[in-house]
Amino acid sequence: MKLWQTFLSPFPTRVRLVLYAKGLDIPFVEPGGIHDRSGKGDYLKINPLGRVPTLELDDGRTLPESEVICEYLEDAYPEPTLRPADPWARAQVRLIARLCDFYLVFAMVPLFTASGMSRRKWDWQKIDAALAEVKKSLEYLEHYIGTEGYAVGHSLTQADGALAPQLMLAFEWAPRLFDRPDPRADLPKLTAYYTAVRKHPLVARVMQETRDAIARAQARVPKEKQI
Ligand SMILES: N[C@@H](CCC(=O)N[C@@H](CS)C(=O)NCC(=O)O)C(=O)O
Repeated sequence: MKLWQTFLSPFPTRVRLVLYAKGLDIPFVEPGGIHDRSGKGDYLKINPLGRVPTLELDDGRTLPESEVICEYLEDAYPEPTLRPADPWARAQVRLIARLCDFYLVFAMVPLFTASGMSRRKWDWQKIDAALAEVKKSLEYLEHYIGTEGYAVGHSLTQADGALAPQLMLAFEWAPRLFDRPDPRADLPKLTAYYTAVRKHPLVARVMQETRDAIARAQARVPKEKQI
C-alpha cells in the first residue's frame, strides 16, 4: 500500500493521522505538478480528479477522497479504532467531518485561491466575504464540537483528523496571511478543543508536518506573495 499525497494539503493530513494511529507505516509519494501549473501527467491515470490524497493498494487498485480512504482503512484495519462503537457518537464523528468538508473547506476556497496570487491582485471584498463565511461555518462547528478535549467523546476519532488541520488554517494561517482578526475570540468551545487536541502527540505531529510544508512552500514563492 502507498499514499499519494502532499504535506501541504489538509486532506491527506487526516489520512496520515489515521495511518499513524493504526501503526500503518506505508510510503508517501508526492505526485509531480500537484501544487503548480506544470500539469499532473500520469497522476491522472491514478486519480482522474487530479487531487490528493489517493490510496494505492499493492494490487494496483486506487481510492481517492480522504474521507472514503479513512473509512476504508478503518474497515480494513479495525484495531486500534478511530470510530466510536456507539451509533450516536459515530454519527457525531460523521457530522463534524461533513460540516468541515461541506461548509468550512468550501468557505476557505477563495482564500486558498488568493494565497496563490500576487498580493496586488487580491480582491479584498472577496477575501472579507470568504472570511465571513469561514466564521459562519466555524459557528456551526462550535455548536457540535465535543467538550472533552476531542471532537467527539474522550478519545481520538476520524473527526479530529478532518477538523484539526482545517482549524489550523482558519485560526492560524488565514488571519496571519490576510492580517485579519483571529476568529477564535467568539468561539470558546472550538478554541478549548483546538488547544487541547493539539497536545495529542499524533495531532501535534501532523500539524508540525503541515507547518513545515507551508514554510517550505513560502520559501519558494516570490517575496511579494509571501506571508
Ligand atoms: N474532497 C477531496 C479534496 C481533495 C483536494 O481538493 N485536494 C487538493 C489539495 S488541497 C488538491 O489535490 N488540489 C489539486 C488541484 O485541485 O489541482 C478529499 O477529501 O480528498
